[in-house]
Amino acid sequence: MPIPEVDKIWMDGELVDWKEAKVHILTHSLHYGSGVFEGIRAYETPKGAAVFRLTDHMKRLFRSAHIYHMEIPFSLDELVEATKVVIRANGLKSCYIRPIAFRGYGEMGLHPLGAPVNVAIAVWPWGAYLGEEGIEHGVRAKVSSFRRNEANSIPTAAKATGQYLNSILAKMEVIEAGYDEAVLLNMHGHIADGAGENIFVARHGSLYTPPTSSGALEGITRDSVMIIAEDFEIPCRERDLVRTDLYIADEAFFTGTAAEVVPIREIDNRAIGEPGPITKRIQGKFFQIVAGKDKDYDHWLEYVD
Ligand code: PY5
Repeated sequence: MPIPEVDKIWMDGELVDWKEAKVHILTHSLHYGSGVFEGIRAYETPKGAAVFRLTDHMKRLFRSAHIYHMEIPFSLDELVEATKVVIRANGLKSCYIRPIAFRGYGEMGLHPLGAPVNVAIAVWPWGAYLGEEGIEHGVRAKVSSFRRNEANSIPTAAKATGQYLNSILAKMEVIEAGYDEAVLLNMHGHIADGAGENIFVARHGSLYTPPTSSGALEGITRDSVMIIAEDFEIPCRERDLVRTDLYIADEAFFTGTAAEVVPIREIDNRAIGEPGPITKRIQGKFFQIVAGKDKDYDHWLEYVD
């Protein structure tokens, strides 16, 4: 899908024209995937555009950088402010936000510390990542034959650009086979996550999600759903899951910034069914919160103005 272009992108402290936001061909991270990034969303609320858990996302960016010995040449506060600046500059009411810190031009060896670290924040309007139909009626998922990166090989605790090769292989495989999204197992055969989402299973009134040690990213939406579940007094536990836990699930759903909360209606050609009561309750609450319609969760919204 083409990216809807807007006016400005924030790059290394300045707003530059969308078309001028370029890098050199010998950018280290273009060759070796040595960048770290975030995916964040801003939503339209009665008080204007609000970024969902902006500071938490930026903190994760710094954690990802820390894992890779990457010194981001801006503070947390500066990147939080820059995000608001670039949303304002483009006059967007809601958007997807893509901060990236990457090793730039200046070193072509594998020891990367000689390369500068560049930082950019791009924003653009982005609709439902897995489709409106998916949000309403659920998506068809398939377990990929590609296993999730082992957490001690390419750390899944980081959100690094290079590790997404793993997701891309899984995604291409299942899309070509006619499904909407991939589920990845780790090297031990336990479910890790979706190609770009965390995963939850509901059974007998309880929710289960794979632990981060399985190779799942510490998702901000995952964390939000766990907190919402607690408020609803729906038991929610981190537990190792195998693929048949999906086959016999009462309900299942993906969570992620791009995807939001998306029911899974079918897995490996086995019906789970239309979105069930737990999924609908959590999904409904999530969309209320991000739209600024739930006072109890207002602290998750960081207003642009
Ligand atoms: N797991 C993986 C592998 C992810 O890529 C993502 C986010 C998540 C889980 C969910 O994390 P969070 O809830 O913090 O967003 N994926 C990115 C996103 O912006 C990129 C998707 C194309 O949603």
